[in-house]
Amino acid sequence: MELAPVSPESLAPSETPARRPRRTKALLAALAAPLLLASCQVPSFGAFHGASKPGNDTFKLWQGFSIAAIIIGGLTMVLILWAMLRYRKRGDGIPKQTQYNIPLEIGYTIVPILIVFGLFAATVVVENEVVANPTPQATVNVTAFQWGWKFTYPGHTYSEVGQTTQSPKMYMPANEDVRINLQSLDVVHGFYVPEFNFSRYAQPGMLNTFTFKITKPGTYQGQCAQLCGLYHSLMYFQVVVMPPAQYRVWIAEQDAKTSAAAAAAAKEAIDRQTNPGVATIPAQSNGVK
Ligand SMILES: [Cu+2]
Repeated sequence: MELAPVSPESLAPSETPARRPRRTKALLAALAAPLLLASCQVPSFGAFHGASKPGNDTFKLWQGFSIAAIIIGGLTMVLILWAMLRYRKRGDGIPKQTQYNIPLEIGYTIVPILIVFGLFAATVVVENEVVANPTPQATVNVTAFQWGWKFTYPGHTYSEVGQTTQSPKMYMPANEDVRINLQSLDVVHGFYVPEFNFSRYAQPGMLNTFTFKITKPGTYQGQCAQLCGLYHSLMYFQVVVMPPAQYRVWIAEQDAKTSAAAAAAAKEAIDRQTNPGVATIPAQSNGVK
C-alpha cells in the first residue's frame, strides 16, 4: 500500500502561537516545583538521619540519589506523556524525521555520563568517611553468636552478654572515636544499627574493625541483619551512647563492681577449700553448682 504524501501543515500543531508560551511556562513550572519544594524541606525518603557525621553524610547521599532519580524519572515520564498526547492520532503519514541531530545526541550522551560520575564521586567521598579508622579513644570488642551478643571492653573487667530476648547493651562515649572489633563465634551475623546508617558482617574466623563517632547521646536499637538461624529475629541489642565524662565514671563503677564480685567469688572458693562442710551446704541448698 502506498502511503499518502504528508504535507507540513498536517504535522504542525493545531494550537495558535499565543498558546505555546503558556504551555511552556506550565511545563517549566511543573519541572521547577519539586526543586522549589525540595529547598523548603528535603524529605528523608524513608532513611534515618544518621547519628554520626558519616551516617548523616550517608543520609544526604541517599537524599541526593533520590532527588536525582525523581528529576530524571519525572522528566522522562513527562517527555513520554507529552509525545503520546501531543502527537496522538495524526493519521497514517510518517512524521518529519529528525535523526542525526548531533547536538542533541551529544547532549543526551554526555549529561547521563556526568550524572553517573557525579553520583560516583559523591559516593566515594562518603564511603571513605565511613571506612576511615582513626586512632580510637575507646574500644569495644563485639562477639556475635547464635543468638546473642557479647560486649567486652579492653582494659576493663566489665563485660555484658545476652541472648534472644535479653537485648544486651553496648556502652560507648559520645563525640569520641570508638573502635569496634567485631567477630562471630559460629555463623555469619550482621551488626546493624539503623540510626547510625551502618551495618557490617560479623564473620567467624575474621575480625572486622571499624570506628564510630556518635554525636548524639542516647539509646539506639541494634539488631542482627543476617539470617543466621532459628532465633535470628530475636537477636537484638542496644547501643547506649553517654557523654564522655559520664561514660568514664560509669565504666569505672562497673569495673569496681565486677572486681568486688570476683573477689567475693574467690573468697568463697578459698572458704570452700579450707572449710568444705560450711561452704557446700548453702551452695547445694540454693541449687548453685
Ligand atoms: Cu541473625
